[in-house]
Amino acid sequence: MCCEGGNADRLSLLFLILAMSSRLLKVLSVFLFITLLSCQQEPSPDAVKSFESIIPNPASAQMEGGVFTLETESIISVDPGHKEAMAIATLLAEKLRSATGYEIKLEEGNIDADFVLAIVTDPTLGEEGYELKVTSEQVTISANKPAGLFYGTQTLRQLFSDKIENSVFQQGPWEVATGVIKDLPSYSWRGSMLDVARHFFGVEDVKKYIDYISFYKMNILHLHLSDDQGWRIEIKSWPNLAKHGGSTQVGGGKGGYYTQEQYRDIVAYAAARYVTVIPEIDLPGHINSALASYGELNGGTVVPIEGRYTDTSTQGMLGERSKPTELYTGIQVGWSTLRVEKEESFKFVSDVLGELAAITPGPYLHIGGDEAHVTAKKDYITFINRFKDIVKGHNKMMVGWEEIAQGEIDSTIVAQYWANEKYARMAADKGAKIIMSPSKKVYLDMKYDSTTKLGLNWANYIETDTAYNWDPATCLSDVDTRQILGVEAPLWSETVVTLDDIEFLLFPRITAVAEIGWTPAAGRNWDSYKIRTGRHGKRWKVMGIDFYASPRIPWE
Ligand code: TNX
Repeated sequence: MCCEGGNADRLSLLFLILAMSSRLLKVLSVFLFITLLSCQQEPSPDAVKSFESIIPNPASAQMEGGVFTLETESIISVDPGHKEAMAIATLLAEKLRSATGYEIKLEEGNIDADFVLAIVTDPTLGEEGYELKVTSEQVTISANKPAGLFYGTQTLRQLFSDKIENSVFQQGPWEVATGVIKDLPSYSWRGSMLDVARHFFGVEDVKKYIDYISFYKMNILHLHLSDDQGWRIEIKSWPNLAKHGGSTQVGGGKGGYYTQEQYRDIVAYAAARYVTVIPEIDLPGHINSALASYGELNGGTVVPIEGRYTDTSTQGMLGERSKPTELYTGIQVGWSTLRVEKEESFKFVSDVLGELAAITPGPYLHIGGDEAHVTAKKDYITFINRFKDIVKGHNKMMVGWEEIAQGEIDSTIVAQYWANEKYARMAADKGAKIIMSPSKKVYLDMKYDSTTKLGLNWANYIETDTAYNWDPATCLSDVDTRQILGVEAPLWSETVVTLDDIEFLLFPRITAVAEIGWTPAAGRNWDSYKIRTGRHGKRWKVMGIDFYASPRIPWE
């Protein structure tokens, strides 16, 4: 039996009953009181809704009808001496403190604390899974690895009312519905790419991006660090790349670049949120910002620009021998290339990837490889094969867009499917691992529909249901599902200038991709997703996110 009302109500009821004289009534009253005490308080409708609106949809979630209430002296405890768990607890405490104004203490080894984060051994939870148990007394998050603890805390955030996202004080109460959630991801690669080359985004914007994706349990941030329009990472042995190559952007703005120190800061911020940074230097095409910075990379032969890539603004930009090209601020693709016959090209690539490897703790380097339309096919193959050796030489694994399938690739290589099924299947046939980024489904730079202002539309119009309704396991036929690492949603930035623009194109599609990467197909359902998303809209407003109010979502 359950009932509403606090302890004060129960006590007054008891006094009333005791005031009555009959013995029988007294016996009855004691029985009634015991029953009342064993009753739990019911969760508020808000807490129930939160429990039912988690994104990505958890593998299993059972609500139990009671309520846990956060108090000003609530304590979060972790295993003694566990630094990573303490760092996660610290992030959780910071999140809970701002809106509640509560103190929230951190302790070690206090098994009676209000929140306990515990590393356990539970083979059913895998590397990233967690169990979140909420009783009226205590919240326990257990996981095999810290990543799981972190994801448990992100789910817990969602269980509180959206007011918890406030950075200024809000009135409580701060309730969570009781229950048990047992959850783990279906794919290990749940990523998003941010193009910081076409338009540059500073460290604070990138940190926001990491906040957004990690809140929805995505674990990969692919940074597109170079393109025709801009070079965005300091390379100490080739300083002009960032200094000159980073000095502009699409439309002619002032551009910018990350110093290696700033890049390390981004990487560390991401790592604390269990996000691995994958840096991309786009090669051998999309390379004008380097060709404009170092004349010695230019000269030699190139095949002419043709087809849809013909554009007068790029003509005469193919690079005279040993002369730097002009910086470029347009949005054409596929017209620049490194020269295979110049050994400088490979010294350049090795120096750049070497410096990048040294400041990238993650196991991967992305070498681009897309749209090299003015690189002769045989040269392209030579490039990919040599890049593979260079990346290996720097003790990293190579990732590249699907076109790299033309090179001698194997099971140590990761190919990113974006448009051409033939290349993606060729990569899979050669044993490579595959990341699914189908441009018709998850290109976040595509417009939602013909009326939305931002974005391009060459691949598709991508409304929220289009971004949601597809399956990485079946989007490429004849590929062994064991080779599929997961999903990644790229945000190219030709039309994206501000953080508001980023938010508009990300939400509500990024959460669709997050759910596709995390939740097994059986747990994915558009009708459920759209209702849960409709509720997250309120949370996004509190978070200051300028999302697209898609007409396909029933916003609350
Ligand atoms: C294609 S997808 C590109 C990018 C553009 C994007 C615009 C891919 C590997 N290359 O260079 O920015 O289209 O949507």
